Amino acid sequence: ESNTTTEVPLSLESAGVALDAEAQVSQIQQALVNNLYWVQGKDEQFANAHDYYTALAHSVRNQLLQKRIRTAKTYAQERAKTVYYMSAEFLMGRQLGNGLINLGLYDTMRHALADCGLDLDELLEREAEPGLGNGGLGRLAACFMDSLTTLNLPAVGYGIRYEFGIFTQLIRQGHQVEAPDKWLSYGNPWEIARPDYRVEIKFGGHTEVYKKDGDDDYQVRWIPAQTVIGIPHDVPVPGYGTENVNLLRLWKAEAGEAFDLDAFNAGDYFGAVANKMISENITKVLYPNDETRQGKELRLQQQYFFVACSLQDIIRLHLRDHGSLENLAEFAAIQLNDTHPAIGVAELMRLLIDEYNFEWAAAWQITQRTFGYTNHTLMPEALEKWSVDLFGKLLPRHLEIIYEINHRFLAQVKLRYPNDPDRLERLSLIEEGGERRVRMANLACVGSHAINGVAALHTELLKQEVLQDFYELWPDKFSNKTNGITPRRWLLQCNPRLAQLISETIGDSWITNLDDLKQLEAHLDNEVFRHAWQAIKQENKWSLARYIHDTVGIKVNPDSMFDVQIKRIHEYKRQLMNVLHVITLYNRMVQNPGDHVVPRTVIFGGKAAPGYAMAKLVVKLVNAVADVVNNDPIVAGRLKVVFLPNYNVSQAQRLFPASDLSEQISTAGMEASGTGNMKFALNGALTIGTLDGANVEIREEVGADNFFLFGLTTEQVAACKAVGHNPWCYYDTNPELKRTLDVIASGLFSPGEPDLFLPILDSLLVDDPYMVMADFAAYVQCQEHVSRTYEDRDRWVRMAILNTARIGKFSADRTIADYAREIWKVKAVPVAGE
Ligand code: B1H
Repeated sequence: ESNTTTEVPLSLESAGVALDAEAQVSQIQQALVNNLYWVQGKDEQFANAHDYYTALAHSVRNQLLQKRIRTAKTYAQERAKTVYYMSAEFLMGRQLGNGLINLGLYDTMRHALADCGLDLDELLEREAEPGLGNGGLGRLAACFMDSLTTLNLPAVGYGIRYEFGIFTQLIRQGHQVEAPDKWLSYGNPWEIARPDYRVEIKFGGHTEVYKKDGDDDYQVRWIPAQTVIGIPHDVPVPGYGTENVNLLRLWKAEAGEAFDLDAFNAGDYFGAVANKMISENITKVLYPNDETRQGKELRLQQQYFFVACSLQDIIRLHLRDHGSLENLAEFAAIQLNDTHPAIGVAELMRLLIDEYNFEWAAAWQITQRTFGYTNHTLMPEALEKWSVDLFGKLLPRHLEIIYEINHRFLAQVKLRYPNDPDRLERLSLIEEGGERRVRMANLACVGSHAINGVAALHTELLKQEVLQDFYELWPDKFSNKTNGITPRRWLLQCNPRLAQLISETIGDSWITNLDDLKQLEAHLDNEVFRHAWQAIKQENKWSLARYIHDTVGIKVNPDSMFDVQIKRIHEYKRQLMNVLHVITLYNRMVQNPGDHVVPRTVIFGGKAAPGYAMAKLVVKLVNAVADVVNNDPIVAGRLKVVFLPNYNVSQAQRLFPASDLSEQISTAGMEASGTGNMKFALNGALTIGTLDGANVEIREEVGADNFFLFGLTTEQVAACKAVGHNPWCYYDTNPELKRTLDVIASGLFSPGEPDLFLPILDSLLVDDPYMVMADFAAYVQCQEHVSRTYEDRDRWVRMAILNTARIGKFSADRTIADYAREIWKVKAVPVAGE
């Protein structure tokens, strides 16, 4: 980092003098050339596009750092209460374009670069995507960071600096193949390592009782078997139109200084270095199992590592500004993004009691008042439970503390429910019977003062099912905080043409006050406006069509309906039902080639967890169906199927603006919220969806007439399962469904491998746990309604405009304002301009 002193910050108002446009441009160009020279060690003659990207990134970074320094000073001066958002995942997306937009430099930069013969878009494409998350949960954390800063709320995001993010998905012969994501191989201009804020983290070993000097009481201390060092890497997080810059602080594991001096001294240099690798393994790679728990030791190590690092950091900062931990909860609100950081409850107790000599009761009060817990899933397989054996081996002191929390908690429950051993058993932090396990959701509930779900339906189901016992115990702890998305990345940045039309029509206040989109409704009857709207969608579709051709070589019809399902591949999300619909459309065209059809391009994107065989088989099925359909002249121009490999945030930014139809078709009661559903609607796509997650609220907002609803409700799904759902009866009574499954069984999509898709057919016909068979007829019928509506293009455009106009509720700014007011009790601390 020593070279940073020679970099030229990109300040537009140096010396407080407002520069005219020409001077601005020349200053930008000067900064770029300087950074190229002093950071990259190149001049214009040898620089490639990546060098220019890096030089530009450093220019922007420097400006962010100036603001960051002033922000940190202001927060400290004001003794501001701070939000600490703890998350194992932050799916931030590329930073450069976002930084330019948030700094208000985007257009100026484009012109300044064009002046030197450089194309901003091309440079933006050079940035490696930081894929430090699986899907919705990680992306939500990123949207929250954007909104926290835009609202001037003091916040730090704490997470893990994975050396390898979510794997790169390749498609080989139609199958998903995983390759490592080497996102750091060209360096990362957005982070600054802070070795001076390093912390030491203990693992393993045992505990012992001892007497502290000058103290009569016994204390417990933890004698670890191993220690690891955590090095914070700071990424500045800008907000829109504000001087505030918050921090994302990601931890990297390194071997301790004296990682194995004994081995060194014994001459075992190799052994000592090998040991170093074990420490560094902790932050090597993101677990790619969205919504499926993997009881692997390394995962628990990751969780404890980043949470313990973060708590030490929070305590250091708090003591610096406030002198004592007594008032921690008044100045710190720690939010647990699912149970992944829930070990923080036990760690804070350990720190307060063992290291800062608090009494149990006082420590417990501080802990409960400090933590909040957000649940993100009802799926039983995602609820984290760690075997007591593993837990005790890795975190012996924490297991003792958890037993003590449990002991005191259950004593309290017993007073309330004297004769209810079953309830005690369900509430216990320890699952008994079989292998004993620590229930992390229970730990999070007991250790927090606030528990929330992420959509209205989800919160209701939490209260009635997964967390029912906790709800009965503490109804006041529960609240709903419906998810949201940042309108900056998900409209202003990804869909500049639509953003501009909207701003020309109603002004640009919507960027920070998304409810203002409502004003678009007044322009619904303006034909010029509707035509402009439609023309923009068309342009976006053309540009996606080019991208599709460039990436997978498929030529799609840009006048066809772009029907898009992009999300992690999971059975409950029912990509399979979508493919079955495609096969059904294909069958119809083959059987009745002369029939009129509404042309469609059905686009899929999403990664399957590498160990999730059924999800990977669905990927293969989509690709296999695409192979057949796309090469059959009978359907030419009328039906295309595209599987876009390696769906990520950057690709999402191309897809949402070009979509006509948003597929949100999960089995009712299974998707906690969804956030892609919001991004589609914001960009004027219409939804076909079930009453699941946030779909329910989206439909409420945009109006039932502007939403294609189908399928069983949560209650109907439950009732259907209770009486015993028989998928065969749908097969026997629905000839189109029968033909569709028969075509798969015939081997048409698996030449030479007739049994390839048998597991899929088995799952559908044997127990159909996700009710694909039960919902299929309603889905197909609803899709027919979609097609008919699409034919009336003017009606469709009106519906699209209404979707955008009425989606304001789903701004992450609203979500964060709700958390800030109702859970965190934090206030805005705006930083003054220079
Ligand atoms: C969501 C996860 C998740 N819920 C475990 N749960 C993971 C669970 O690596 N793991 O072990 C990773 C992720 N992700 C999603 O959260 C929900 O499915 C979405 O419905 C929701 O919109 C999103 C944000 O709340």
